Amino acid sequence: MQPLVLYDTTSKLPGNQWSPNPAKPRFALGYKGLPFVTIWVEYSEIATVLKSIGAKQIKRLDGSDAYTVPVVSDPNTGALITDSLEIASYLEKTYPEKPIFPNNSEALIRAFDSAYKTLTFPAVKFILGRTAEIMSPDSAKFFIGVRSKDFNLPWDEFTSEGPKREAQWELLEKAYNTMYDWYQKSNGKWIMGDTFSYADIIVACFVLWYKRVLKEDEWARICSWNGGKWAQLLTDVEKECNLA
Ligand SMILES: N[C@@H](CCC(=O)N[C@@H](CS)C(=O)NCC(=O)O)C(=O)O
Repeated sequence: MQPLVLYDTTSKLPGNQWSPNPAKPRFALGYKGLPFVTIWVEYSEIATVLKSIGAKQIKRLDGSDAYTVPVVSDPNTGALITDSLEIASYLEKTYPEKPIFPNNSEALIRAFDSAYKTLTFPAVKFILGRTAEIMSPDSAKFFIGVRSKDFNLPWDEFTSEGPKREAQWELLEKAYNTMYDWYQKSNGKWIMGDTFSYADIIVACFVLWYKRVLKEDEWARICSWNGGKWAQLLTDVEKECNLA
């Protein structure tokens, strides 16, 4: 079998990885034990690189077209897939062993993905602010432009310290308290009890993002929530996906 190719975006951090959406196929590929190589692309170069390989565009919130990572190219089938959820769906159909949508759960996990985004999206502005700090200058400039446009807000809304940042923290903690309640309803460490699924990958990949871009004391704050649930979940998912 030839290795699949994952297009991910890089950073100044050792090991490059930071971005939650490309992390999801990385974890899914690792869980299924499929061989893959990663092509690390500067954020400012995503459109150029993905256009050159003929990747599909997605719609931004304002309706404009954008090239985004992750993209997965599978030389075994000739498939070229854009969007983390579509990649998960493709991997499951093409390589059904070690299911990430067990017990016919794809429809429900798609709903979970949407609920997760709605819950956390309003609370991550300061994390996007920190993300620009781990990028090369050209990528940071591009990132600041597109994220300000997405939220329709000036960049200082993402970087301001003090009460505005504290309000974001409180919103994020509240979101994770809600998610903790969801996990508490499951009899096991995964959201589907003892059955691991792509839903746990979704949660872990966002926690990974926080761990990679936040300052040490900020990451420690997240680690203190819900009895350490989120750092532990990330460790468990990394292990399950052979990425520890
Ligand atoms: N729904 C998409 C979102 C992907 C996405 O927003 N990717 C970001 C990196 S995490 C990106 O490539 N952005 C490029 C841009 O906004 O121009 C997915 O999950 O694949």
